[in-house]
Amino acid sequence: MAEKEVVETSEAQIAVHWQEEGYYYPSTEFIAQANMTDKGIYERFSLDNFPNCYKEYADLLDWYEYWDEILDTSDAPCYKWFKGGKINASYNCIDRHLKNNKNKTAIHFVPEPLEEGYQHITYQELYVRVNEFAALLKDFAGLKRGDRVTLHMPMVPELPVTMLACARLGVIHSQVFGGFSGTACADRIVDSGSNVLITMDAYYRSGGLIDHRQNADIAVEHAEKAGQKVDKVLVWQRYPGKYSAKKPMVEGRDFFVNDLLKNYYGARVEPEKMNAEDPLFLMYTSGTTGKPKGCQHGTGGYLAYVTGTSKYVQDIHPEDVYWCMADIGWITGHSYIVYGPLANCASTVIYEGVPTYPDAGRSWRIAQDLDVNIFHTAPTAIRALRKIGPDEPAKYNYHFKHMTTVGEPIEPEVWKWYHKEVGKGEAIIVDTWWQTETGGFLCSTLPAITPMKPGSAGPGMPGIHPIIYDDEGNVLPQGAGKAGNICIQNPWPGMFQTIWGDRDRFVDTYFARYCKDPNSKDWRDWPYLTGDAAVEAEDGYFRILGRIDDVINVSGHRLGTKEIESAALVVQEVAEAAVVPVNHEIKGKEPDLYIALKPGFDASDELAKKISDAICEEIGKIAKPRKVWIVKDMPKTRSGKIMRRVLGALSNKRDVGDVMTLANPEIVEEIREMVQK
Ligand code: 6R9
Repeated sequence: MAEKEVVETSEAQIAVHWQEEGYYYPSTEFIAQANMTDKGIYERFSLDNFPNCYKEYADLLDWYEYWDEILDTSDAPCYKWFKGGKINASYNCIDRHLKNNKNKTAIHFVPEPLEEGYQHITYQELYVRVNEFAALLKDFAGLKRGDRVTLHMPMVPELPVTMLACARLGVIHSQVFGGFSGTACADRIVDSGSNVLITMDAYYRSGGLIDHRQNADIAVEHAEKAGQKVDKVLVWQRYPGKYSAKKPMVEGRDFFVNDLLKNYYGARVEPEKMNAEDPLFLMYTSGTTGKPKGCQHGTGGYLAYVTGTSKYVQDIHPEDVYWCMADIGWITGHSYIVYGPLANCASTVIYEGVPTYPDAGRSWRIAQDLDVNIFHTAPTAIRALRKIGPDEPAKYNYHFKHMTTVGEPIEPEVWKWYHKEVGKGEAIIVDTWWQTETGGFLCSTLPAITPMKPGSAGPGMPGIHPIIYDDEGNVLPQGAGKAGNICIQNPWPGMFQTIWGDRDRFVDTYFARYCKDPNSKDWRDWPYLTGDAAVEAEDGYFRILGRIDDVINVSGHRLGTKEIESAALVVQEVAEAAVVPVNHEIKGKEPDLYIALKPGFDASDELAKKISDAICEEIGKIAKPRKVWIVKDMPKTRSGKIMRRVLGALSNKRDVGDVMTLANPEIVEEIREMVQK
């Protein structure tokens, strides 16, 4: 394999440059118990058998009415999967398990304060809570099929209860990551047209009880300024009756869920018989403009895909205890904490707080206490735990059979630590590459069938057929050793249906680049552009190198550079803002922010802080820049484009290359002195 790969796409940020590694194989014990051991699955899901192969996934679900057309492409690239089918996601995640498993734990909740102890919620208890809350949403909040509702909730069992209650009614939920600010929440309320906001008064993080309700006031105020009326704010209580948020509730608008629920004890709500293609939820994600995109996921296709991949890639059996450390506010949490595992009748763990507080042994203590045997996390958490507690896993008596990594490329060195120390050399690892848009995994090994290779996600999933194009649209063949734009040749049931309310943006962003015929109704003419750069090795394994567009992946959280830049521009003194990713040992990437001021203003530490604070307020603390560099001028092309590539090289102490063609080459040295001194 060639050593040097050059991503010749725009300002591609090559995240990693590592050598090909050897294979690791699963143990015979693992293979003996695995859900999927049939090597024929790749053949069954080959392009020749597409799309009928996906019947196998649909048949993992219970349908009110079976579908009659597997894939309707008449509105390509907006596809309808399992057309004619009627289904309910809440029913599939709860009701259908009651007959044989009602006393089985559905959710293990790990609160941050130790003295509160673990909570274990059975499938029967989940059924009761979801029904009661669904009755409240229907009767008190007046929500009905097709309405959108925004959730701004932390990691507590009330979050999946809320999601599943919405799904029961056919209400489209849009959960905003709890750590996002009130203003970020407002943008999503406006875009989705939600009249109801569901939140919580407080939650724990790193030893402190965070007052969360105040974000609702900010969210509603901003949303209403933008013309979106919010009639009701439903506030779950972290400590019913014991804790009250600092700001008073707004009369007639804000209601404590725990008080209202008393009127619905014992209530039952029939699940709505949804069309397979009705939307289940929206998940907003960062794009290349300041405006986040509402990825719309359908009911039947999405649920079939996450159920199938949870079964075959996560190897979830009903008797497993499965812990995915992600936040439910991200797609990983939706697909692989809530919908996929519950549809498979697993016991899924939800934990509050962070893995490193009160100490670096917390995760392994939880694993030991709950007898977790399937573990799922991101490279950023692995790097942090490796750094601050490399010897901790060995102190605890837990045994993982299976581990996942997701969200960023994982360095082979970190992979090997994960395998040896966390997995105690026993657990298999799947490196799952996918996106908010894709609903479920795109590339991964199948744990009992395809061997692992550190640093490579693996081949395309059965039924997912990746292809790498160069900028000119030529296909880079397997083993070419060159990086290009990784696309998927075919649709699949888990893929998003559109961007909420913006079909044109959906087509432009994800399909226009390599579309063979914009009028075509044939899926073969619409390769899906993932926005990542990748290399395909001779064995068909894909190494993902990072984003080719303007997205930065901070600790596995996806942030748009444009979003951060537009937040900075809110500050009156700021004329121009440019964000570039800087490599960080733990987080993967961090944003570095370059600022040019309007004439008449001077740089100062106070101003830099003001800009940084503005970003935290507009987006949230995760977007906080590593450093705000106030520069005299931005390096620019003659056409006036800011050269982010040059700034990125300076921030990462890389060679800036030839800058003589810039309009202002002298500024590069000036910035270098500032940044690299
Ligand atoms: C699931 C999720 C998507 C972007 C994606 C890619 C990066 C995700 C990865 C990975 C390398 C992996 N990414 N998984 N890169 N290896 N296993 O993370 O969704 O938040 O939408 O981010 O994350 O760049 O395009 P999302």
